[in-house]
Formats: sequence, structure tokens, C-alpha cells
Amino acid sequence: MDTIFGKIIRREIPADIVHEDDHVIAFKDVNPQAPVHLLIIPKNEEIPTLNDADEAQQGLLGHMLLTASKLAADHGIAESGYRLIMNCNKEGGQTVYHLHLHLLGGRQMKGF
Ligand code: DGP
Repeated sequence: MDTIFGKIIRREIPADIVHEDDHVIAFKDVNPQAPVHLLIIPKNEEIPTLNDADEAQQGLLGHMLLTASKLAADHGIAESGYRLIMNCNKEGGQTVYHLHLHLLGGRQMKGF
């Protein structure tokens, strides 16, 4: 299933890409909910939701988390703090069915 994120990976539509490596790309969310709001997505595998990931993707999932912590440092929010969110399916609030991790920071997070 192709999504808007597939088009970003293939550079068919523009995005403000802040990081790319062999496994993931990260770009600014088009509708930011915080001063720093990045999306970290797998670039070689189309995994619609976390439910579709299995042990073969364990390394990739860990890499997404470690990339988030590096990007938090790069954006100066590692020490102040940040929030990571991965929405799953409708009631989780997922709207784009290409696995992604939100990195949010630069303001006080509320809730939970
Ligand atoms: P989620 O609700 O977890 O599926 O989050 C999807 C996010 O993707 C949402 O915060 C908005 C963002 N988004 C949707 N379309 C685009 C796009 O075309 N470009 C960028 N940069 N972000 C997008």
C-alpha cells in the first residue's frame, strides 16, 4: 500500500528532510504540534502499522528509537526533554499507514 510517505521517500513530493541513512529518513511534520516535530520512518520497508512488524524488524525498530534520540540531541532538546509517539490504527489516531515515530519537543508536554 503506497502512502504519502512513500512519495516523500521517492522525492515525488517535497519534505523538509533532516536525516537520512540506510534504513530511515526523518522529516518535519507538515502540521507541527511542537517547536520540534519530526517523523522518523523506515525507508526500505512498507510496514503499515506496528501490528505488522515482527522479529525481523526488531533491529529497524531499535534504529528508529536511537535515531530519535540522536535527532533530539541535534535539535537541542535532549536535555530539556521530548516525547516519542507511535500511533496505531484508528483509535490510536493513526492517519498515515506507513509506520512512523513522532519526535516532539521544545515545549512542556502535557497529558497522560
Ligand atoms: P499519524 O496521525 O500518527 O498517522 O501522523 C501522521 C502525521 O503525518 C501527521 O502529524 C501529519 C503528517 N503528514 C501528513 N502528510 C504529510 C506530508 O505530506 N508531509 C509531511 N511532512 N507530513 C505529513
